[in-house]
Amino acid sequence: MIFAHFSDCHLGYRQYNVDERENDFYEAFNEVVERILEEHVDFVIHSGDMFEYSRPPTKALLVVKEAMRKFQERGIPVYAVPGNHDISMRRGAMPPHVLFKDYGMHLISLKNCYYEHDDDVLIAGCPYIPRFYSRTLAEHLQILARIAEKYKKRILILHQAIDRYLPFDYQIKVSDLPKNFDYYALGHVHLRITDRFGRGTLGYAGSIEVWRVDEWYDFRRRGKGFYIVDISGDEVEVHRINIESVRPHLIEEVNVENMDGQLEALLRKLRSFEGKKPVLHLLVKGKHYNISLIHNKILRKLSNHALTVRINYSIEEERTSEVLRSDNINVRDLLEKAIKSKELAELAYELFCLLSRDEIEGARKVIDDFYRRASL
Ligand SMILES: [Mn+2]
Repeated sequence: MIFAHFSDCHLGYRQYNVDERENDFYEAFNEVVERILEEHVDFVIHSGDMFEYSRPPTKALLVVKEAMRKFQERGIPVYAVPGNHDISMRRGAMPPHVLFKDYGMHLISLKNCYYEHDDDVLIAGCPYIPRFYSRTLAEHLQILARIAEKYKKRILILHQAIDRYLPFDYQIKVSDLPKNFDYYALGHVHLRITDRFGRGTLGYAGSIEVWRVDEWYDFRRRGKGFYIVDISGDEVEVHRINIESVRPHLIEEVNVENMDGQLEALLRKLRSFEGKKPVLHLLVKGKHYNISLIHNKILRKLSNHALTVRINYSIEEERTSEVLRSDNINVRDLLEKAIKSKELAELAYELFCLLSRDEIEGARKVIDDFYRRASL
């Protein structure tokens, strides 16, 4: 028995406010769907963020409807959980997925939290739950773990970041994840990750397009697309299938000194791309330069050869303050240099002394006195 797992499609996202970028996400989605249809799967799993917004553009809804029609024609059911982007936080609000119920989309909600694909296969899950409610999520997972015991093959679908893979912005700890599932179909983390977990395998299928530019590096290593998961044998097998329509990004740095040569080289690079024009991300570095002059120069030279040019400027300041360089900082001098008014600098120094000794009351009194004096 094999199935396809994909995730984080973010349909309707209009990155950089460019028509082509909205279309890129539809194109990637359609390519994923066509490739899945070639694989003769038994069912399809989507682990959340089908849409960028809980009220997506009509085009995004049509694209999903067309895909669902194709799956339904072949008798392929789709199991899906809503991701954080699909859900409006208003009470009683429904994710757009409900529109596709009649096209064979089985939506997983807190109330309707599992399906029997057949007598042996359980597909359970949970819609995205914010970190604030991680207790609720952990309890819900315990219930699902108990339900799972009756089935030979068990699949868990979640749209959550796990601390092990996203240590600074997770909603669930790996220790809260039940260990008795065969495949963990995960979404939310946009990178492609597969790992052994419990008695099975865990997989983040990743996003299908470069939703944020930092995903470019993972794309270069592992591609974007979907997984084909085979649960027939004792060992779960996960195959990464890559799509080709993903638009390239070019991430570069130039220095304002001898910029002409560097722009020339960039132009050659941009021209070497076949197919879709890349998005160019440029960091401009240098000492005191005129941003608008540089900006126009870059656009004149390169903008016809990129879909869009995103420029960040960094200007190196020459360090003038000697106070900052010395090891023992003289706070009084520093404040006098930073605050031009001698009177205010004095006030700031007084407050600094009091507050660094935790004397909040004293500081309040100083402030009150100062402004009483000022208003007189
Ligand atoms: Mn996402």
